Amino acid sequence: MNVCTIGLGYIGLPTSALMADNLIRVHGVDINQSVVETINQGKIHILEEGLEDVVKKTVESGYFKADTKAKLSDVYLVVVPTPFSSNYEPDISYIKAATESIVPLLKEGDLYIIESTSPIGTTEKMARLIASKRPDLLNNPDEVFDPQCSKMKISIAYCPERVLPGNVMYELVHNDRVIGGLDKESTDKACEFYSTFVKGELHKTNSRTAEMCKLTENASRDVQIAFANELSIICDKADVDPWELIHLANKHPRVNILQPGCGVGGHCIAVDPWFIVSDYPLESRMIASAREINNHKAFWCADKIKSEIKSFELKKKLPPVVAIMGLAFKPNIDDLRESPAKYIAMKVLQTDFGGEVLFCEPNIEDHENLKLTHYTDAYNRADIVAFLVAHDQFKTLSMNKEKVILDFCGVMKN
Ligand code: SAJ
Repeated sequence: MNVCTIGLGYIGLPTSALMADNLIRVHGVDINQSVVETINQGKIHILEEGLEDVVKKTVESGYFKADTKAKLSDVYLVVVPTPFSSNYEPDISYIKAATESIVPLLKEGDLYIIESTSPIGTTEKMARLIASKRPDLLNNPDEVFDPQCSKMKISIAYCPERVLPGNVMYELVHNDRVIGGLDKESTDKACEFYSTFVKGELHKTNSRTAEMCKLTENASRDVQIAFANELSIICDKADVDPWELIHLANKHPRVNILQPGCGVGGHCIAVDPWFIVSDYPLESRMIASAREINNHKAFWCADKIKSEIKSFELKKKLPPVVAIMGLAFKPNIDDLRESPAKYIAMKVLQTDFGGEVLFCEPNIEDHENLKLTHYTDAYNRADIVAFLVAHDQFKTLSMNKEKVILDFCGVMKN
């Protein structure tokens, strides 16, 4: 079997390497020439535990090759990004471009799968696109194509990934997967394909349900985190410790509240719920509110820091040194994209006061806009310490009652 993967990013690259490690011949495509060159040298352009070894091994064995152009294959896997515009509309142009690039190569019996996070109905849209450009792939080339009942000579399915960055190599193999074909034959064929390298259970459904399932998983987590974040703001007014409160409430056998933080970041949970909201704005009231609450939490944290700066100045008649602890979007990673901590850091940097702001991110060496300070130095020097991310390193610091500690992520509670 020959597989052509379109997109060699955070998911496409590990998936390609894993398939090649299972003796599937993989032709990986990326528009970025330097990514292609890096991979063909057996190296990687992203950070992911255990990935480089598998890439090196499969490139050397000849099972995995990267290229800027697609090639005739039996299975085509679309794993490209789906960004969203400033008004929160999902942009499926990369999926469309990837599909257009392989349309001329499709032949009877092929399997086309989308893995990219997609708005509901995207797989049907791409089926329409394929049918319009290649009517010869329709069982009945003269009919008006209807993705829900027309039969095609190829199989088309949607299968989202649900791996956690940092644990991708394990989760790609062991997580259950939801597989939704345009028709039963497509679902069965896609399941057969994934069974060659996935050990988790494969759950069959249709493409619309599979698309919505991915969005639902992340929207569900977002709503649950919003509940914790809203509680933490209420607790601040009510003078109740949110960490203790949640710990105690979770002793109830049917309650499981997540942890509040300085907001929700990353490229999935803070993004995917909008894919539901933008298509179903009137119906998605709770999903939209959760997004707003989680975004608001970052504003709230920035305001808290600013008001502590003011109080300090009033009380001590001199400007404070402020330490911003953590810039990543979640604990123990080096990924700063869509990070609420980075947003808060920028807001504090823009605050006009005479003091100094020290930025710490123990998981990166340097940052283009922010001068980094070692976290122990920053902690020792600061008058106000704002913990934004619960990195393990910060847990080694001992509580100092002389300082104003703003622990937005509960790092001092563990
Ligand atoms: N967070 C909290 N409180 C919590 C848990 C998380 O504030 O109790 C925050 C984190 O600090 C971070 C954000 O939420 O800012 C997201 O972190 P995360 O660890 O929950 O998730 P991601 O974005 O790294 O990965 C998610 C996962 N989805 C779910 O857990 C439902 C992963 O399985 C998906 O594959 C991934 O999104 C994706 O690619 O969609």
